[in-house]
Amino acid sequence: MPPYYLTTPIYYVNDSPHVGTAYTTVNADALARWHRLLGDDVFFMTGTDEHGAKIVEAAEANGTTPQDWTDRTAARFVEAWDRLDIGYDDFIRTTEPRHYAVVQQFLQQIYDNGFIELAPYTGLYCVSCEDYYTEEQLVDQKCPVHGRAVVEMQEDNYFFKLSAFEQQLLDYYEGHPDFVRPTSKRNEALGFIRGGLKDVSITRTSFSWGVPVPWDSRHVFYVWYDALINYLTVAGFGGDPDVFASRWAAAHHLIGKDILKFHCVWWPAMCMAAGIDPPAEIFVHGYLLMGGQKLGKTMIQSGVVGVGEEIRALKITEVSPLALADEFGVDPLRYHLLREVPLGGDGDFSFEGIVARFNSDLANNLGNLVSRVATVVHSKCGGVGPACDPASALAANAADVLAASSEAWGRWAPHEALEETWRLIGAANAQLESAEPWKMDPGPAVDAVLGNALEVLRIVAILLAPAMPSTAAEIWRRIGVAGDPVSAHLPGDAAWGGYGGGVSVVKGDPLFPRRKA
Ligand code: ME8
Repeated sequence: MPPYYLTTPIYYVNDSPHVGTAYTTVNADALARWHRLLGDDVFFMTGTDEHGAKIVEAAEANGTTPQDWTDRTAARFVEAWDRLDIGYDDFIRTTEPRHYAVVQQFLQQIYDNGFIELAPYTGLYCVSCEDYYTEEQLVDQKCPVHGRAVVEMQEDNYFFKLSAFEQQLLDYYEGHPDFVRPTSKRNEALGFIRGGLKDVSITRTSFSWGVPVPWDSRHVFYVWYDALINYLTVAGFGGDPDVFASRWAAAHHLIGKDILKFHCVWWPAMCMAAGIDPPAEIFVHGYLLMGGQKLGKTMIQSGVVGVGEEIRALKITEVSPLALADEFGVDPLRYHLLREVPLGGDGDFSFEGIVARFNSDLANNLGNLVSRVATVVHSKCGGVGPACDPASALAANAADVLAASSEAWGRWAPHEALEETWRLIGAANAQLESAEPWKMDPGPAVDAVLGNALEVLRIVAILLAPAMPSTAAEIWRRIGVAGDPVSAHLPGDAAWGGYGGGVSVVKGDPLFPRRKA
């Protein structure tokens, strides 16, 4: 079982989960589930980033302490991810003692290796970004990302000697062509490195909400310098060396493009400075947009907005993913997040878009196939599913789709993997339409047509399981297959011929009742 260690960014707890953070988390969860189907030894983590000025600010604005605020908000992330069926193996909070220990050990190692030094620093700081800007980078004197005023900060800080790693980073990129994907994002990172690297201020004395610097207790680490290290904490850095080595060598980070510089430039340099290998791979996805603007929590108005007409009127930027899950169902929301916007590019997210895809892909194609097959099995076969035909023409379609979706998942393209799966659903619907078993007399010909459609559903449920785990389990239940497709093994279990028949098929309510546009 090859190890596969997959991470999401750890999210700031200055606000609640939103559709943007759900996008990354659902995509990572689906990928983790796919690797579990392949039999990999998957370890999938997410968590919350709880230090820094931004959190102190949010706590103050809410009339409470940073600790109380982070406890409350981290719980909202746990609740949201549980509701969205995110099957993480570990949820890290950066305020946990296990993380403090690793941050201190790791940065002490970099300090001892001579890559951290004390120097005065003055700069223009955006609290929302937790980052400094130069005069030239500002837009109308304001932060280019958040449009908020920057403040001049003056501190005696410890600096990480990032500039010492320019050549080493370029060499590393050269030797590891797949280190950062897709290529457009790799080129962006390379451009950044080639543009010249400045040393980075990594400690603060202006507030104390952070991990204390072990060699100088007046300072706490700058939030990004503690946050990135979470990936090591969860991998077991400082613990059993064998466990850490095997997990870390298989580390894959999924991130949004807003944090490319931190992950693709700072992070590998920090690893090099501490004397460990950079992670195996960083996949950088784009933004979900609303009307051309990045969708995010800074656009969310106070409180969680209701459902239905309110969602439509207020637009999705103001809506929590939980309200969308209430409105459409968890699996349809997951499906949309995986299917609509290809990972790597930017794309629009809208209420109308969800409704359109729900009706076309889920109600008309998948839902229709499930209910049609069950209805005809009841009218022609007494409710007992017949076995499939091992020589069916659909067997080749199923094998093609399995190969193509495996290939697509392998290159972080869930939208294509699902598109392929829908090709198989389409082929089964087309076969039913041309054979019209509902017009045939009961007998071997009807049995073969229905048995083949049931076998397609059995295989489709496995291929769907990473994206829509509850729907996949429900399909197996309805067609009388024992067990849960989530624990199937690929490729064997998806090979044509598994549906042996002789089992009761359940005629249930429509899985996805059509929605008004
Ligand atoms: O940056 N479209 O946390 P964060 C797509 N704590 N993805 C989006 C998105 C959008 N509109 N909005 C947010 C932080 N995301 C740091 C990370 S990691 C060591 C520390 C996703 O709460 C995307 O993955 O601001 C992005 O990178 C992340 O949320 C930022 O989350």
